Amino acid sequence: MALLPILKFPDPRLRKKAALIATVDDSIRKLAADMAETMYAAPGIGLAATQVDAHKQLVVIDISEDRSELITLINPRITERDGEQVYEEGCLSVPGIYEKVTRAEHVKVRTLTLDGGEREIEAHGLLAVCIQHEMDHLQGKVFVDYLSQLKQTRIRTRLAKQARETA
Ligand code: QAP
Ligand code: CO
Repeated sequence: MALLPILKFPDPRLRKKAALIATVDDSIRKLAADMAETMYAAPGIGLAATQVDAHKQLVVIDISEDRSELITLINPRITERDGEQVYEEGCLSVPGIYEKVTRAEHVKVRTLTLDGGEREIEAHGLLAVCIQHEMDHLQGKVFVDYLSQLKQTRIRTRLAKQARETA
């Protein structure tokens, strides 16, 4: 297992669209394990392959308190969405920034599993938010994109300052 470096907003590589995974093989299982390790170490509740500069349709999520309920999404597709909720989101690629975003309250997601099978996941609340947030990354979208231009500019300024201070 290995910890992977996480791209930071506004890195242009966060804008790449992830490719479909043709076969769930050992290289995908290894990437998923490394992504899970990276997410747990951060610590975070979700990480998309895009964020570790691997442009494949792969996501890991664990919103459980005791970090025991790892969910892996491969080529995920939302088949149903209903309702609306506002949640204060963060992102490992946008450290220290938290802002309210409106998303569907309930989603159904069709996904491949690590053993190459198929399953459907039904999610409400935080899990539904997390799935939508991570699936956005696979399309090159970051939660900051939903905010006003003024907020986006302030976030860029704050992150540039953080980057200078850590350099
Ligand atoms: C996405 O985000 C998410 O700023 C996952 O300094 C967030 O794991 C979905 C994190 C909220 C739904 C609701 C962020 C860690 C982790 C930071 C994360 C930070 C350290 C974010
Ligand atoms: Co994110």
